[in-house]
Amino acid sequence: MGDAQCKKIGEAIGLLAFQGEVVSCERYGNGHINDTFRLVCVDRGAIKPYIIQRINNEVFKDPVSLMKNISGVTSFLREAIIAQAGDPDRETLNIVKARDGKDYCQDSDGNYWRGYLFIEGATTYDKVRNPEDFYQSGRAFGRFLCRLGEYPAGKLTETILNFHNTPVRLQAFKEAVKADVCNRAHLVSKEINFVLDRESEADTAMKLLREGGLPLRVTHNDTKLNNIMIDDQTGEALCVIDLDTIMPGLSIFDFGDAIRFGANTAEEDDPDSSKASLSLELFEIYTKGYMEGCKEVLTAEERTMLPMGAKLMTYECGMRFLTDFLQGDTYFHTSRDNHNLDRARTQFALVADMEKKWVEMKEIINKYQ
Ligand code: ADP
Ligand code: GN1
Ligand code: MG
Repeated sequence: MGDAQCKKIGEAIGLLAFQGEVVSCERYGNGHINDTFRLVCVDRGAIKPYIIQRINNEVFKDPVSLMKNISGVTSFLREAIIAQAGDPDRETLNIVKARDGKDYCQDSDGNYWRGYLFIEGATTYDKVRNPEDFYQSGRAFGRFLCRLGEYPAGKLTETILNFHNTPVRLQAFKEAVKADVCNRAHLVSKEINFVLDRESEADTAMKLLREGGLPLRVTHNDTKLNNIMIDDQTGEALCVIDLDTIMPGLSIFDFGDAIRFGANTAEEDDPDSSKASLSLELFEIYTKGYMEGCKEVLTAEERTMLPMGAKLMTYECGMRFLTDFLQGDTYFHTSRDNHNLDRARTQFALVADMEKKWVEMKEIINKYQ
């Protein structure tokens, strides 16, 4: 996915209200979903960097409602940041509107594009450089949950239905195995069995939600480390980005997905899945940061269920990668053969390691209760 749909980027640049003359435009970042570019303009001698993104409308079926979500949430966050004497141009995403006043534009092929101010002097990481960064990201995602506690959830459209509904994901996985459209299922029987062996746990979070054990909140739902910008100068987490999946959800989804990505000793797509394991040190430091960010709003049940959030998000993500592998790699961006399979294997190795370290994970959470 990507290049063919991005032919009209020149048209999109003209439709969005970027200031100055374009001097460069290059692909940027390591996101798996949208097509992201860094655009640099010069306006009366001043350099103006921007992000321009093609919204993946195979994944996000209703980009107009998605942009309404982002516009509502970022305006709300801007007010909160100003009230706390922060810098609203760097501490939240800022949409560059289209020249017709909309929050997005559409090229003549029907692709949706959006612009953001480029956040300078800050970096996203694909791997934890040092525990301090991970602690900072935990605090920032915790604060994010806290801040959005006041946001009216009714204003949000669900941009992807059942996004973290693990039993629904499991059902889709089983259908992909059955259909086996690429004739790949025989290559991955071990991985398929890994998923099926854990079927009985898939409904744990959704059941608690149905029964009132866990409250529905406004959550980010995609809290991996490269969706947070770390300030190059201060080392603090500056800005939570990638707001496409802000929806009503569970706090344990946000905690769990961050652990899945950041506390893994292997990279998400390491071809050698034996390198994957849970770093208890990183698990603890993220827990410390997250609790500092939002402990006062979390219920006792939410805090207790945090390890289960980590396990479920890792299991679910592995299952999603494997589903995509079985369906011919149509959802996540891939850049090599078996890319999704490698990703699925690292997730399952991490789940297996969490199972071994379950008691220690619970003990760490208890320390911060
Ligand atoms: P995807 O949904 O594909 O993951 P993201 O919105 O996360 O797309 O963007 C991909 C990458 O682009 C991010 O990981 C980050 O490195 C970079 N990025 C996105 N928005 C900005 C921004 N406003 N300023 C600087 N970098 C950004
Ligand atoms: C995708 O967009 P990105 O790269 O931040 C995906 C997440 C997965 C993640 C796995 C909308 O996140 O759900 O956990 O890849 N986003 C969407 O790395 O499906
Ligand atoms: Mg991203």
